[in-house]
Amino acid sequence: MIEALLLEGLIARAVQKKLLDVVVHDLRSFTTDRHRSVDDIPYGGGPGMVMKPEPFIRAVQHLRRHRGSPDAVILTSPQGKLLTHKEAVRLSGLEHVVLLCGRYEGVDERVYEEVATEELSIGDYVVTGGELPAMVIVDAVGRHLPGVIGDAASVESDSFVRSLLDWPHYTRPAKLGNHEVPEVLLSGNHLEIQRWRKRAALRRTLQRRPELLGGAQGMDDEEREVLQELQRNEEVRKAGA
Ligand code: 4FV
Repeated sequence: MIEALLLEGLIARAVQKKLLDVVVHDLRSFTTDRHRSVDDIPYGGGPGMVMKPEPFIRAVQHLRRHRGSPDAVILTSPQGKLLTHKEAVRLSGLEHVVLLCGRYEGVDERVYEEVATEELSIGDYVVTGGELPAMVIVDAVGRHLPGVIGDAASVESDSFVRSLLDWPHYTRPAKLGNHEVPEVLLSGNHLEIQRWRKRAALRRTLQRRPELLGGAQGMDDEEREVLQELQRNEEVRKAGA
């Protein structure tokens, strides 16, 4: 699964350009029984199987011996801290990160106690395995590495950089059915365009993710005024609704 996800796209190209290195290890290589078991029945009963601790612990010890002590050993699980833009930027500052991927009902708790330095979740829902969460982390972190995204400005103007949602994007054609691209974007007036984009990002964030506004850093006076005006309109709209 992981190697398939590394065949296409910017992260795959970054690996080819040696901007980052992704090595996948098979947990079965760290088993000792002839069935190469990585899972077993849950103590206390209940449905499904649990991932055994020893293969994970041996794998991390192996990595420590062969690739040096990692800066972080992250267990991907729904019990983890939520992956956010801030977390992705923090992880992109580390040299060597190990991601542990579970399957089945989950991973024996002693993996977390023995070798994991943190637990990360990609969201409050359950997926069938830790591989996709691991690749979400590789992608979200990888794009912050120098040279991975062609135009760094694109990363700087990302959603969530300032804890705001992104402004609407448009490209040709200028008119599609009765949907026209906002006039200001065709004006070439960059100051007006920037003002329109800030306003659109604030309105969207206020309407869709108001909880993000609490964390909005570095709002300039104009943005604060626009936000107060939008909040007033929003209250009027709600009052009228
Ligand atoms: C998950 C998440 C997640 C739990 C049981 C894999 C599954 C299965 N990981 N963010 N959400 N993991 O649902 O990170 O083993």
